[in-house]
Amino acid sequence: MAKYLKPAAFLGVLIAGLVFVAQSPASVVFDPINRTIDTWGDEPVTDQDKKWTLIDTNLNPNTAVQFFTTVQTTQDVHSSTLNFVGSLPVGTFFIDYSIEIVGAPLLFFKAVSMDTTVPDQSAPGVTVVKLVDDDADPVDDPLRTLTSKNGVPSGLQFFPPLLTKLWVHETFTVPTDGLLTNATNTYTQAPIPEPASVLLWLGLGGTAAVVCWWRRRKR
Ligand SMILES: [Ca+2]
Repeated sequence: MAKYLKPAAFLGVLIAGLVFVAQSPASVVFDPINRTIDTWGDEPVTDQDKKWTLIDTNLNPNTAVQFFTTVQTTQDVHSSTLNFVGSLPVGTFFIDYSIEIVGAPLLFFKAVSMDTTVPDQSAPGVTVVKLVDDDADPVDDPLRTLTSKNGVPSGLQFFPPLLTKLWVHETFTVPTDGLLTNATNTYTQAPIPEPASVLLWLGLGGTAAVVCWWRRRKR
């Protein structure tokens, strides 16, 4: 029996360990924070390590807003839910806000998704479009665009690394006889570098070093 693990075996054990850690189901769900558009506008909301700042909107000031956080082992899931009391009236509405990671220096945004609630009896054409950017003008050249139509979720979109603040512009379009009762934004964050990324970088770095050495040797 070998007294020590060969490098390949060691790497295997390391990867197995990391996969095990990544799959640990431990999570903590925090109490939601409830506001209205009006009270959110008065003061930014800090929910765990997220600061949500309302910039501008034409939504009814009484529209309910809820913030909540679920922290998993290696990935925090932070959501804001816009609860429209009853349903939004017919028309087009917008909201501008920023979301920032505060007090957590080694965490960065990883991905964003959006979902909406459109009751069955709604007329078709209820559309929510979300523009997300890394500068204060999300309408101009946004980093990511998500669309939820007739209540179908937008799907998940990933961010480039190292972002700690995002600016968001959302538009809600409610046609005649359309019903939109709820919109949920979900942001996940992750430490960079993640264990899997480190392994990838080590692998790429190692390959690059070998290639350099081989080229030099051939000269
Ligand atoms: Ca922009």
